[in-house]
Amino acid sequence: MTSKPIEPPMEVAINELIAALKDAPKRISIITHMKPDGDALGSSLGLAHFLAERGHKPTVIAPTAFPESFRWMKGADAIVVAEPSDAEAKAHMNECDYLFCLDFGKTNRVNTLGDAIWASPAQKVLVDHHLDFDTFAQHILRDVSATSTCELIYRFTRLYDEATPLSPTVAECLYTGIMTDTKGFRIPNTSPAVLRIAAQLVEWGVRPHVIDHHLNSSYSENRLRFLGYCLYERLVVRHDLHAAWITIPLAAKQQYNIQEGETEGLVNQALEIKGINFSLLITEDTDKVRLSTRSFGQFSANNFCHQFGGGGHYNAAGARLDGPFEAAVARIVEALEREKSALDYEFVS
Ligand SMILES: [Mn+2]
Repeated sequence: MTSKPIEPPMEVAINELIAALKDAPKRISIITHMKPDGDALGSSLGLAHFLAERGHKPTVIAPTAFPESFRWMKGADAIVVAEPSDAEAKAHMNECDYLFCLDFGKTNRVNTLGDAIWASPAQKVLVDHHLDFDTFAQHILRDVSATSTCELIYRFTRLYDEATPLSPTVAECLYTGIMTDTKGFRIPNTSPAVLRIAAQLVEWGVRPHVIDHHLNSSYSENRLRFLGYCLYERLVVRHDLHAAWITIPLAAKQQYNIQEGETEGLVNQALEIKGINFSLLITEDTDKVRLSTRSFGQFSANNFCHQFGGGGHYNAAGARLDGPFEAAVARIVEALEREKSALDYEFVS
C-alpha cells in the first residue's frame, strides 16, 4: 500500500513577479491545459480579468477547443484556441513579457504548444496543484494540497492587492473553478481555507445558484440520453476488482452528437456503486484513446495512470494511449487485474 505523498507548497520568486507587474503594464499570455475544464478556464479567465483591471494586456490561450458549456464565462469569446492552427497562440507566447502556465505542470499537457513554452523568451510563471511538473518556470506557485488552481490564483490576487476586493467578474471565474475541481466541496482536499475563500467570493458578488445553473443545467438533451446509453450499455462493473469502467467508442459520440467536454463527470458515476474504489472512463478520440480515472481512498489513480505516461492528482488522474481502441482497453483492463490486491480494501474515513 502506498501512502499519500506530502509535498510542501512551493513558492519561487512570486514577490519579484508581483513587484515587476506593479512596476509597469506588461504583455501577458496565459496558457492552460488541453481540453480545458472549469478550473483551467476559471483560473485563466479570472487571472486575465484581474490583470486587465490593473492595466496589463493579457491573452488567454487554450491548446484545444473548450466545451461550449463554458461559453457563458466572461472573456470566453476572446480565448485564442490553438486548434486547428496554433500560429496565433505561438505568436502570443513569443511576444509577451510573462507567460503564465495554469493548471498543468507538464508541458505534454498543452498538445502542440509544449515546445513553444520552452522556447518562449518570456519570463514563465507556473501556478498549479498537480503532482508532477517540468522545470520551465522562473516563478512558481505550486501547492498539491490546494483544491484547485483557482484557489491558488485567489492567493496570488491577495499577494498582489490584498486591500482591494475582487471584482464580481474575477470572483465568478475563481468560484467556478473551485466548484468544479472540488465537485462542490466533496473532495479530500476540501479545507477550511477554501470554504472561507468561497464565502469571500460570495460576499464579493458571486451568486452560487447562478453558477450552478450555468454548470449543471445547460446541457443538451442528447447528452442526457447519451449518459443513459453509457450507463445501460457501456458500464462494466467488476466487484471482484472493486473497479468499474465505461468505454465510449467514437461512433457512439458521433451518433449522439456529443461535443467536447460533454463526457466530463461521467467518470465519477460508477463510484456511486457501493464497494467500488476505482472508476475509469475510456474514450476513443480521433487520434488517441483517452483514459480518465477516479479513486476513493488509498489506491493511487496517479500511479495507475503513470504506467501509461499520464498522471494528475492522487485520486483523480488521466492518460492518453495509442489505439486501436480495443487494444488500449485490453491493456488497461490487464493493468487493472494486476492491481486486484491493491484495490481490495474498504473505504474508511
Ligand atoms: Mn485543477
